[in-house]
Amino acid sequence: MNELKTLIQKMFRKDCSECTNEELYQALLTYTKKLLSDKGYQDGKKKIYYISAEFLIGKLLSNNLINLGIYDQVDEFLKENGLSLSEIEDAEPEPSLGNGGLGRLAACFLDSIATLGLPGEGIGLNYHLGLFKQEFHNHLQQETPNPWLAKDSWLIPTDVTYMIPYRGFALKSSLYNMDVAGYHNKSIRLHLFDIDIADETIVKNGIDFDKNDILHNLTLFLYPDDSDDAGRKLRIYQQYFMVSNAAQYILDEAVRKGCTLHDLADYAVVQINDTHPSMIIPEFVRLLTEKGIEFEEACQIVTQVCAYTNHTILAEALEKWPMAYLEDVVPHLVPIIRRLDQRMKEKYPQKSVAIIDDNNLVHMAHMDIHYGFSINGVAALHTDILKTSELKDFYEIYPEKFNNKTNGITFRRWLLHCNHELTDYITSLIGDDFKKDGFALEKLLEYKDDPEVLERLLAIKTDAKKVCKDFILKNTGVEIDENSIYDIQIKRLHEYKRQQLNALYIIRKYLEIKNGHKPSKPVTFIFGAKAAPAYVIAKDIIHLLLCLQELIKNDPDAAPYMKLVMVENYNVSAAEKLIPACDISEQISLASKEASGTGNMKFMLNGAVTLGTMDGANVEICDLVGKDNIYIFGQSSEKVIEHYEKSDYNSRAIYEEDEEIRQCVDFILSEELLSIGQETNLRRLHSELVNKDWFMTLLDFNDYTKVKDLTLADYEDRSAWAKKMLVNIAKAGFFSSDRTIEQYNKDIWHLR
Ligand code: 26Q
Repeated sequence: MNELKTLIQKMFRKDCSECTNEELYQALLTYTKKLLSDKGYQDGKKKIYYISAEFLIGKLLSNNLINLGIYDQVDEFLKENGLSLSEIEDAEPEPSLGNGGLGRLAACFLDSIATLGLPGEGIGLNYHLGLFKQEFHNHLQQETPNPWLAKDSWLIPTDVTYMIPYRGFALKSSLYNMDVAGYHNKSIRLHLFDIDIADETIVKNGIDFDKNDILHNLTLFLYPDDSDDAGRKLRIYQQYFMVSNAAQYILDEAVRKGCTLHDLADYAVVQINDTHPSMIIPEFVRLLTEKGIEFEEACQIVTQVCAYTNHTILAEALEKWPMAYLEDVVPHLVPIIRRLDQRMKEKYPQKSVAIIDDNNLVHMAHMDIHYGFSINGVAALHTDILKTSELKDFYEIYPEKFNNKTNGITFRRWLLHCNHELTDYITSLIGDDFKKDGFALEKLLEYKDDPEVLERLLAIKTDAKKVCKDFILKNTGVEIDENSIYDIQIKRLHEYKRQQLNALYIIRKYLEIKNGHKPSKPVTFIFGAKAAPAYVIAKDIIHLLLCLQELIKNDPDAAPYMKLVMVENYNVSAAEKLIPACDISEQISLASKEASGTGNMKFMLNGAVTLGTMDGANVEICDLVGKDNIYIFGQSSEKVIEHYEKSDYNSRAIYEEDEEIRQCVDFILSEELLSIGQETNLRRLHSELVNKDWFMTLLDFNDYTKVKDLTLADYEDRSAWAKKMLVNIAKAGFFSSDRTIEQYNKDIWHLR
């Protein structure tokens, strides 16, 4: 640590004990960046380029120290000087370059690609303000900018630039790199493209800015969702900027290594992360044909290079761009897309597989499937639904292209970094193979009847609950009780994820208490979620939760038995505090709608027990841990899909026939809540539930209630519960992203 000491002296001309946390962070940043680049980079003839509009990397300092293998040394050195790494970490701004699951998955994948020593790179955009920051005012979400680019950051400027052509003008790009350390392995790079003239001062009033001022706004924000019409064109400008840079970069690199372009597939494989980077297909064709390759051969080359991952079956999230928008933004791609479409229509005339439909919408996913060699879903059930329902007609044409790759999470961040105490204890029991080989966690099963081990697991959980309590106090001002049950639902706010179902349960519990039925153990219901700014109902659900929080807090009958806290500005750092502390992991989507979920895996790994529907990766969790170690409720995905096919779901009928449900739903419009919240929002949400309820909240309410009551009751038997915790941890190995990446490599990428 002498080097670090000298560096601090040199940078600030004082001893480390006299430095501020900001200064110490700067020093550690400089020190770590140097170590990362000194390790050298993974290389090879053929590379995987993981292209994604989002890389939700989170804070990097601790994670990099862990992967470099020097966390303990640095921690020790700081402690010796009376300093704390976790306080220094508070000085690190969190880059919010992703919305949620898809972006965080991309970040986990980079960690695993590097750890497995595969030659690979990520390619994306350097959003200056990332995803908006969430604030609560008057029980409503407000959005403000989230600047993270301090003078010194993890970014490394390069002199790589490209010209990106648009209708009527071209933009010059600049490339920034970020090193991603493999765990005890070399680094790989994340490439983030930017423009030099992006101007943060055009942002006014929250996150408003001139959407047409492309020269200054292109890389300012990560587009927060699919449900906002304004800015859709800006989204196309961004996407094209990303893929044109990526395609030029990939071709340059391949040519430098001796590629003739005819053999591009020997040098590059491109994983298209959802449809956001799909324009790379016509862009490759454009560049290849410009370099003298015949159109037909260019199509074949692209089809050998590109692979596509689907992350959703929600119709509204499957990108379909109006041809007129593309004409406006990237007219040079339009004739290529038309030709790609025509070529397929000649072979497959059925309308359901057309790239350009009768309304002149370009279906990006359809282009990916026709012109990619692989399409994968992200959990077994999700891939099955793609094959048998959503993309059935494609599956009939290309059965060999379809494959499943169940998502995973990196254990380095989601165990080693976020839960040191549990990591150390597991290591003391079974050694540290699990850090690189998740399946080694199964060795824990040996201890499933060992009272001492079970006791210790419970004690570690309580410690994590105390840390979480401090975090929540700081974040929300609410003091929670570490002896209560922590029931946590953290994920994007979306109707299909059904935070509203959880809210209705809380209402029911509240009314029960008011009627004199006191629960035997207090429960803390914790939420964290951002809603897309234009997603009205999602924001109404946040409003309901915040009103309930206030109501319960101020009610002396209820407060001793239940608490609700909604964490403000939920992000990766918050997740790192909440996940280790969780007892009950809420995974309650409408079956068939959640492609996979990855929070479910993080909770399981940290010893929480899942309460969920048979959806996404919950199905695989259930298979692994067995019915005794998970709480499942709700209609099956088959039944749900049938309801949609027959259009026979009627929430009003349920509301009218079921007295208890009606009481809970009507409580949204109770005097108590109306006196706290806004009538417009509460009324709109009530009406949505009664008259529409597209995501069938009421369908599963009774079963949810029954199973959640049972879960809370089972918690009382501490040793039986601890055993469930242990089994969940022991069986989480399958969900290591190292396993996922090995499968991508074996089945799709074929590197080394
Ligand atoms: C689309 C069009 C225009 C603008 C934005 C978008 C858009 C942006 C983000 C569409 C989708 C997203 C994000 C999707 C996402 O995070 N999906 C999640 O992916 C996870 C990783 O595979 C899964 O675990 C989750 O189930 C899935 O919801």
